[in-house]
Amino acid sequence: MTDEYRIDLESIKKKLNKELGAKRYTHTLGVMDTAMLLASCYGISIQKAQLAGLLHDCAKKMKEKDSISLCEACHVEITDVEKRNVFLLHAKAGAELAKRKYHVKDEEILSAIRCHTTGKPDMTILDKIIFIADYIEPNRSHSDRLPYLRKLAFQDLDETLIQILQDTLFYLEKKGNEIDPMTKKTYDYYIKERN
Ligand code: DGI
Ligand code: FE
Ligand code: FE
Repeated sequence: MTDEYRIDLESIKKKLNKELGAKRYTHTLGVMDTAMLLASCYGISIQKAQLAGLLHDCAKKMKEKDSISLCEACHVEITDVEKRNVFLLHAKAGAELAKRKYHVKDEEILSAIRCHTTGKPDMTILDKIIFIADYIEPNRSHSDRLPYLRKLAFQDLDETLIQILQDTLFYLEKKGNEIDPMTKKTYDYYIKERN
């Protein structure tokens, strides 16, 4: 983490505010704050959670063709589902942008950014915290179950992950949106872990 301490949070915030626009930037700060609270609750680095939360959506406003080119240039695999639903790529592209543009070297932070939309099996505590903070941060109002999930997040990370994935899969099915096999794989993995 020593390298990361040299990162100037204020200059990152300034860039993100400009690039993401007011609404997305406010969400970003909400994820950052929520991730810091969860990190202190679960005894992991608060600074890593702060930087991962701040940067998790850094590629959200990239043009589709630019996020594809960035992933290609960085030899990041683009799956068929991602080709059909390019917005999903903002997670992988975000990790590459965090590395190249924001000079983040810490692999744990990059991993949390990379898997923040679909999750993945065997996530680290930081991966889980960013995934969950993204869903429950105070500016979100997309689900009636948020008050329940916001409390659960500070009691049981894995159960919160399962509940969020369940809600997401239900929502995607209802909307008829294509489900990324990684979202289902993550859900199945944590259901199996629980039993
Ligand atoms: O970038 P954010 O909006 O803050 O949050 P996010 O990166 O978690 O993206 C949320 C969106 O991603 C939400 O509309 C649901 C969608 N999503 C998550 N998993 C899948 C998915 N969309 C599709 N098509 N397939 C998935 O498996
Ligand atoms: Fe996102
Ligand atoms: Fe987000």
